[in-house]
Amino acid sequence: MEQTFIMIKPDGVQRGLIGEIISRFEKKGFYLKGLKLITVDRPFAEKHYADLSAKPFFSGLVDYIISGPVVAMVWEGKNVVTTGRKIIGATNPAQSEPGTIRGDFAIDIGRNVIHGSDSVESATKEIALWFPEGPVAWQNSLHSWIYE
Ligand code: RTP
Repeated sequence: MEQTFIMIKPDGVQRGLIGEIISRFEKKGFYLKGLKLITVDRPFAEKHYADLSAKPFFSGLVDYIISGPVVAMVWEGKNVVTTGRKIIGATNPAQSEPGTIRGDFAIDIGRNVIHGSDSVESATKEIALWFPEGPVAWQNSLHSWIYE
């Protein structure tokens, strides 16, 4: 089944939003298949955001991501990449709808609380980068109550 990489950024951790964010993904019915609290160094953050290296905000973005621990997660479920992005909301919180994570908890694009893979291809790359040991293999016992 499809998997995505979700990261609670340092501002989300510092503001005590870990439980709230995990709860939203859990209550939707997605399965948590990887979870770690980790502080990454500059080369690692630059690798994660390599596609944005030419952007003017790149160095500020890297400074932000390495400024404290982040929560790295793998979530699994049908259409989890696209639905995960909807749960997160638009990149700029000024445009994120209320009811989304960024719409409810963020104001500034440079402090937007959470990251989610933007495609299945990015998810595969990001999961390999953050979880070289691989996700955890387990089967949720409620599976048939969530899927037809
Ligand atoms: P993310 O990767 O964090 O889920 O965000 P995204 O796909 O929605 O947005 P992307 O364009 O990939 O940008 C990655 C992160 O860079 C920061 N950003 N700052 N100052 C700016 O104009 C600006 N634009 C983007 C945001 O933290 C964004 O989430």
